[in-house]
Amino acid sequence: MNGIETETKCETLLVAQEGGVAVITLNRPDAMNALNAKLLSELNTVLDKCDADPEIGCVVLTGGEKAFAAGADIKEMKDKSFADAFNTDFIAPYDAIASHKKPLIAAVSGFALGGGMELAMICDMIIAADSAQFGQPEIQLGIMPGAGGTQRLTRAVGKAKAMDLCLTGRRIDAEEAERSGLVARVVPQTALMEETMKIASKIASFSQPAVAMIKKSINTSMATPLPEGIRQERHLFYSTFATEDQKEGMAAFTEKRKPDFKDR
Ligand code: DAK
Repeated sequence: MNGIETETKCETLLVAQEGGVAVITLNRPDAMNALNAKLLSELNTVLDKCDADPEIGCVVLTGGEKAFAAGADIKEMKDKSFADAFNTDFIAPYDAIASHKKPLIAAVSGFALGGGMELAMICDMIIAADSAQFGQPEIQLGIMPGAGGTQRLTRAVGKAKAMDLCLTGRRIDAEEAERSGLVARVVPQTALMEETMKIASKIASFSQPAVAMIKKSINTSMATPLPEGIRQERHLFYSTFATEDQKEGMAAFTEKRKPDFKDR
């Protein structure tokens, strides 16, 4: 067993490591992986450990075959008052997930609904099995998306489709999700983890500072006007010339060999 596996025991998650990739599996199969407070807390703890572990270059977040996650845990939140929701700021764990440094890939099979879809959208990229179904069904419960659903979804698919999904609560399949720009790739159900692991391993093999800068720069584009995003990108780009990995990557190219990145 590798480091992240041996040191991590969770009630609601399974944690494994393959080479430089950590694999976190949501593990509440009896509740369609509904996201309760315990799960969100454990997820943040494991992501903190991944960020701190130099051996981990990429993290994969997945669920079960039937459900990635069917949303926030309705049974846990149904009796909450406005004061409970407001005073405890119960959206904070989702913000914390989004603040992590290592690239995070969602491998989605089955249902990704409500908070489950929002969790997938917090990830840096979604790889969907052809069985995946995405939806923001909160309207059917008399509420609205609360963990970025109206914001990240609109940025990913545009206003028309976001309105359609959030106002009707209808689900879209993997093919429509890819066509709409929500997911990066669709793969056969049986190949989901194999294909996702190939992508994650490739990312983990590159220079970690360069990977982190690209993640930061693309996420900046979601939060800033274009001139500010370009300014930040340029600053980060110049910074890559301060790394040994830039020298190694370019030397390897000219010497026609594979680069040996040291992550510094
Ligand atoms: N919460 C709790 N339990 C759930 C659940 C959920 N979201 N989804 C499914 N389950 C449970 C079911 O109650 C059932 O439990 P038992 O009855 O066996 O005890 C078990 O999982 C199996 O589910 P089903 O029997 O319903 O299975 P089916 O195959 O028939 O249907 C389904 C699968 C996914 C279509 C169906 O379970 C379903 O419609 N689930 C609810 C989907 C949904 O409405 N999701 C949105 C939830 S609202 C916030 C952040 C985020 C959010 C809110 C606030 N802040 C931090 C402020 C997000 C809100 C939401 O996500």
